Amino acid sequence: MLKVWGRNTSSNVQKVMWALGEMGLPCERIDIGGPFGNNKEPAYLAMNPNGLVPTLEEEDGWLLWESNSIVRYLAAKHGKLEPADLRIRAQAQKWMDWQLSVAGPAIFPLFWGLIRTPPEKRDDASIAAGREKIGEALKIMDAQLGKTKWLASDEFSYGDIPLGPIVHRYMTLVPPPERAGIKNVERWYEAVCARPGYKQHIADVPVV
Ligand SMILES: N[C@@H](CCC(=O)N[C@@H](CS)C(=O)NCC(=O)O)C(=O)O
Repeated sequence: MLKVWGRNTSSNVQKVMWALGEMGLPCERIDIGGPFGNNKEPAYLAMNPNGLVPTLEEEDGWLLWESNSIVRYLAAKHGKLEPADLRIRAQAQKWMDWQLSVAGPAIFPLFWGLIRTPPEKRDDASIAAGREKIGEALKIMDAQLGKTKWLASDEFSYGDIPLGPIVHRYMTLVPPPERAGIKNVERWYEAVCARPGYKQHIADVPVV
């Protein structure tokens, strides 16, 4: 059976688990990283020299790290979630890259400031700036979702997967009155919450 190394609270592990859920592929997930540790031990570093999660391990021991690459690999291998049209596929991959380069860094100060920092050490100015930054980034996603049902086209694809954990964190950390100009993202969030794989691996997992 496929193995996914990584704790279920990691946003990058969640992407892979959601993609596996969408494709109906069974896997064994092994807790590592965060409170479970062991990700800087030689045995894990031999699999993933970054000491980060997730790592995918196939039945014959073949390994792959980088969550978005894992999602693309599994999709291509199983012929699911990957748009057949080259231009739509490129749009899907663009949103995956955008999550890594823009949306991920944008939500980091808000998430880290509110969730991973003890209240007495919180920097309120940095948290407020972070809220503004991810709010602005989500307006870019919102503009696309005003034109197409899903990010790459009107069909769900792997282009939607990496934004899943980020939008869930935003919706959890920012109450509705403080959200502005993201009605289409809210519609998208409601739609992904109705998908069993998203519910199991992202929406129902505590943001910690
Ligand atoms: N670009 C990498 C980033 C991986 C990453 O930063 N993982 C975090 C969790 S989201 C991690 O391993 N942190 C250390 C830990 O969990 O102990 C990917 O997408 O797989």
